[in-house]
Amino acid sequence: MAADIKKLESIAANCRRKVVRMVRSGGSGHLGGALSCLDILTVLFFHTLNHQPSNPKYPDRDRFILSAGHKCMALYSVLCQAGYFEEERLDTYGKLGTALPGHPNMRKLPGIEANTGALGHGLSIAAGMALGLRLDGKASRVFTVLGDGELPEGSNWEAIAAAAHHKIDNLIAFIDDNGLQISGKTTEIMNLEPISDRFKSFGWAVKDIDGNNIKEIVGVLENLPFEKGKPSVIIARTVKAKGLSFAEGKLSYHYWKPSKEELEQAERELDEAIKAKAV
Ligand SMILES: Cc1ncc(C[n+]2csc(CCOP(=O)(O)OP(=O)(O)O)c2C)c(N)n1
Ligand SMILES: [Mg+2]
Repeated sequence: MAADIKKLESIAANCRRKVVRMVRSGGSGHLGGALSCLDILTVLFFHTLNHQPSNPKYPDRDRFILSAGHKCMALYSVLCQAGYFEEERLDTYGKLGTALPGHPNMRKLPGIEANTGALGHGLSIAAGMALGLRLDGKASRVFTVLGDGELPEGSNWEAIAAAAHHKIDNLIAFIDDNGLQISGKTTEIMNLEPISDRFKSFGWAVKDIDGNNIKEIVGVLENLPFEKGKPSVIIARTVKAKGLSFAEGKLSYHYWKPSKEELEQAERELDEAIKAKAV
């Protein structure tokens, strides 16, 4: 499918604004990781995935699992933008009884395929789902996004080994490599560099991209799997809190509890970005 890059950039700008709308509702949220992976989720939901927002359980759909569940505002924003639920629901984010809690819940919101938030489980779930779909004779693929700070969880490495062993080539993982986790630089807390070589040595096919460049994300997803018989992983170099000038690349915006002034500044800035990216 030919991609309209400008259109996708415009959608991403609208989705970033929705993230801040949710922060206004809940009073706080995991801003940094939501904004770093948002361009990836935009391309997946508006270009790559075979899915039907009006029929979320469509059996032949591709699946998406947000392993790093704390980035859920990114997922809620693209699901909303795609029509899985109405915009007003964004204003319930973080409130008692909401379908949009601080980590995604598949029993509450259409489009969520798995409950995540305890880091280190999404890849195992995605690999099992992909294998199951293959055994059922389906052409569906399973996509997942992990954080770079999530990667040291030991369960990931069991899944990485098993996915290669079972040749699960309908599994595609992104590492949202923003270089930071909750309390510092990922390389200082648990250095797994070079991540690409580790995946290769386990038997995965690997590509490296700029994960905030829509054109590059589209390009890397054009031909899947990267190699027949191997799971695919994309090491996506991203910027934490991408799109908000005062927050980009700063650890203190991992979890954001904005002042009134800062929230208004963010809203103004993202409203401007929507206008600048309009097509
Ligand atoms: C098992 C587990 N341990 C700890 C946490 C707390 N936690 C939430 S976010 C986070 C950092 C994750 O870093 P990364 O995956 O790089 O995400 P990002 O930088 O995008 O926020 C941690 C440790 C958790 N959610 N689950
Ligand atoms: Mg990170």
